[in-house]
Amino acid sequence: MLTYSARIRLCQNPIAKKLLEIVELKKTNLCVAADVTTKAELIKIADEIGSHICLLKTHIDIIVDFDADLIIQLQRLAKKHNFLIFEDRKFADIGNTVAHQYGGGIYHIADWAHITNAHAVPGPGIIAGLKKIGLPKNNGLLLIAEMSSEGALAAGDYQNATLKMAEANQDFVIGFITTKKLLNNPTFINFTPGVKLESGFDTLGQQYLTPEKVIYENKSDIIIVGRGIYEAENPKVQAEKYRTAGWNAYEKSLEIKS
Ligand code: 5BU
Repeated sequence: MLTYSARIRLCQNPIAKKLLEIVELKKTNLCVAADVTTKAELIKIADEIGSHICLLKTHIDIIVDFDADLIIQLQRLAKKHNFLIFEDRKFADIGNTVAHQYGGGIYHIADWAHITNAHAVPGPGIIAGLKKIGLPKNNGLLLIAEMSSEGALAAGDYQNATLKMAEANQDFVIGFITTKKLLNNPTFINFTPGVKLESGFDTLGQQYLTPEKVIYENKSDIIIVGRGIYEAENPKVQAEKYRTAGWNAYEKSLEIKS
């Protein structure tokens, strides 16, 4: 298996390179899903756990008091702690519409989110629409090849077609949302949500796997953890636990664990 750092030079997209550099430098494959609903909470959690993550995942449209200053604060924290920002927007419309949703509206996602994601259901036009806006800004896109929730429909032929769409757009598509490594191509980075220290379920269909299962067994690259961290009594301590679990699983998979 290649190390994160060996994959840096293989990647075409600058944000894929940057992410892998941060992973290697900070020794963390942890992305925190900061699904809090106020500006103050989001800034607080990002500052608390910032030193432990390579990537902060946002749902900017759940913030009740969103304003432009929130983006300035997030960018300041991203610089302070050296992490990237991933807006989990899950675009799913025709190219022309997603170009507006990504570049415009209230949120101007393309201006601050280094990474965003999209469903493949509309076909390749969705990538073309997002790429038109995001590539000049050196952003990257993840395709949702698989979802963590029970009964998700992204499987079989749909999933295979999704992988092909990514392969045809390797300048902009940097990887996948998936529970496991799906392609033998080290330039694609695999991101896995639905992670907790103990496997299980929530009451609304979410399914949890452990960091060890995701990174060591399933050969994914980045664990995405939400409630397991931000609902903990001490999110910073908890983030450190997930970071250690994720990194140990990676080292074990390299068989260089010291
Ligand atoms: P949790 O609190 O760790 O369950 O949060 C998981 C996060 O990942 C949450 O923000 C979801 O929107 C996101 N997610 C997911 O859980 N499963 C998926 O397949 C995708 C995103 Br795509």
